[in-house]
Amino acid sequence: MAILNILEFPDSRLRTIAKPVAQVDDSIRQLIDDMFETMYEAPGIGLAATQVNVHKRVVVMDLSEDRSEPLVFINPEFVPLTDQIDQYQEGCLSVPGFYENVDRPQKVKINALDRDGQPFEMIAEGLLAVCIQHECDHLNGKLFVDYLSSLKRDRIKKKLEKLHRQQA
Ligand code: QAP
Ligand code: CO
Repeated sequence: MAILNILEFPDSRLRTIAKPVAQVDDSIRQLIDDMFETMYEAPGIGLAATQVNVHKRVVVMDLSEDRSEPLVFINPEFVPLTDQIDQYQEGCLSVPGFYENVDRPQKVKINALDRDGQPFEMIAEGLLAVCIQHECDHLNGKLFVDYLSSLKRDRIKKKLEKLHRQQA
């Protein structure tokens, strides 16, 4: 297992479109294990491979209080099941320290492969629906800050750039 480096906004590598996983093999399962270790250590509730600079369509999540319910989504796809839009205050390990409201469909159907390569379907509402949509966005090079006004996004960008300069 290994803790992986998490890319931070405005790193252009976060804009890469991830490729579908053709074969769920041991190297993918190794990536999944490393992503869980990285997410739990952060700590976070969701992580897309894009965020650790691996451009494959892999997402890990754990929404449980005691970090005991790992969820794996390989090649995830979702469709909204309702016109209802809910607002949720989102954050992101790639945008540390910033939380803003984002509108998304309240209920979605997810299709994905599990860590054995078996297809499954899941109906998601609430935080699970928010999180899977947020993570699928990462695989398409999109971040929650893209839904904000350019003023807000630029403010976040400048603050993180300053922080990165100080860290360098
Ligand atoms: C995505 O985000 C998400 O700013 C997962 O300083 C978030 O795990 C989906 C985190 C909210 C739905 C709602 C963020 C950790 C973790 C930070 C995360 C931070 C430390 C974010
Ligand atoms: Co994120």
